[in-house]
Amino acid sequence: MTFSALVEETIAAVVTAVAPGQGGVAIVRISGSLAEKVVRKVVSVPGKQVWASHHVLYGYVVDETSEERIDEVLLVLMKSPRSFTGEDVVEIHCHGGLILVQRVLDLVLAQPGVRRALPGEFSQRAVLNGRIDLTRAEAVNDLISARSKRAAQLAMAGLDGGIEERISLLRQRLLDQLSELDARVDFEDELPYLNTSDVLNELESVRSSLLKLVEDYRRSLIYRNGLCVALIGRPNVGKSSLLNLLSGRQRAIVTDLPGTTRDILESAIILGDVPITLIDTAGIHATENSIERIGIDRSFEVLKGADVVLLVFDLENGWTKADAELLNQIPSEIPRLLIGNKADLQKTSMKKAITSKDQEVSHPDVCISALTGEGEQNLIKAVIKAVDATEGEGCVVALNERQVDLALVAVKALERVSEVGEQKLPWDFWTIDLRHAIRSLGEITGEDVTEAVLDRIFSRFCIGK
Ligand SMILES: Nc1nc2c(ncn2[C@@H]2O[C@H](COP(=O)(O)OP(=O)(O)OP(=O)(O)O)[C@@H](O)[C@H]2O)c(=O)[nH]1
Ligand SMILES: [Mg+2]
Repeated sequence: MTFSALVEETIAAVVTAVAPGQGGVAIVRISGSLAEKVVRKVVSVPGKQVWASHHVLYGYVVDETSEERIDEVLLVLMKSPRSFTGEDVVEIHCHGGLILVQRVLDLVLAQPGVRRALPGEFSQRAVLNGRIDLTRAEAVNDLISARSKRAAQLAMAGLDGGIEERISLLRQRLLDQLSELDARVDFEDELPYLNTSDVLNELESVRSSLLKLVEDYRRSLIYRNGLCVALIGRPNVGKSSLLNLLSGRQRAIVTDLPGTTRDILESAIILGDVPITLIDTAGIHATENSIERIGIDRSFEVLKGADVVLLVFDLENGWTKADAELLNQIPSEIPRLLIGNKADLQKTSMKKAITSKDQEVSHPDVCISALTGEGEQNLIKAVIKAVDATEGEGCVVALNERQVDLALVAVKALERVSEVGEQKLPWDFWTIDLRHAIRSLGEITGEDVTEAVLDRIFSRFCIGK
């Protein structure tokens, strides 16, 4: 289907999250030239309310055939071009939940000339109609899926135009250089002398700005994707109790019997702005029990995939040889913290932890009591420090993966221009790679992008975005 065929159609979808029994309000959005006509058919608006743009109307969704009143709703009409998509948009604010909003949407979709919106289609239309650039549309998506406050702040910076402005500026600087070079290709003799080192310095400066953005992206990943933190230790040291403490709820079963946890248990939490998947595992020790054995094998799998390992040991018993053996099994590249638990039971905890009966020596990084909560803040600080999460604090904007890939293509192309420059090749050799770099930056903002690429980007969005 061609793009022009697509925009002629009016589209509709539920734009709020849909969950059974949840959400006081749900919104059906209709966008396209038929939006108002369709809604007038589906919603009965009593009294003398005016269908004016950017006003709220009140009415009932009525099933034409049965004359059944389906819901009591509010309508917001936004006439083109002052809407999210730039087209005529009407939003029907229905009551929440699952069934009702689907019935309203079905009635809308039953009207001639309307079809269900494709994933990301509202955003795609917003970009195609020039309401927002591509980086802002992607930022909306990032904002919605942000898992931490910091990730949301970074996405908001993108929505404010932080990425578009930076990339457009760099692209413009490259365009300025390109026009100088292009002019020399045709009219070298008629133009003033062009200092190649000035050109190369300018290209190098753009290249290093791009690399800085790539670096910031890497540092911001932790806030967006989060971390996988595994609780590992011998049976009964209090791993499940720690998971419960940090999750703020009784997620895992805790008993005084060693070998309580048999399976892997995950809990999604936020620690110091970082989204964390905390994983409780089966206590590791030698056992004949086949079920426990499977659990322990799984503990080792989790251990290998973790971003941080919290090796928990029991301060009451002190650091033992078995704890030391376990410590040795943690792959050296994974950051680990030694967590001495049950601090409440052991008043001389530090001393005893340092020298245990097995004469193994180790210092706990954090002493904690999963029972009383003592030491919890220290544990959080230590985890954040272990993964260098604080280094992402200085990021002002953060590109996404697609944008970073393109920035790196531009970086490589600029490196090739430098090589060509150093070899003192003719101007037209310079311009090939420079154009390539400019095109890549244009693809970030959407200024230089094909329909097929846009389709691919937006198909990764959800329906209703
Ligand atoms: N006094 C005290 N008891 C604790 C503390 N943490 C855990 N316990 C107790 O220690 C016992 C074992 O706790 P769990 O959390 O089930 O230990 P676990 O490491 O998950 O054990 P497995 O699942 O068997 O590997 C329970 O009786 C807990 O109540 C603590 O900080 N202080
Ligand atoms: Mg357990």
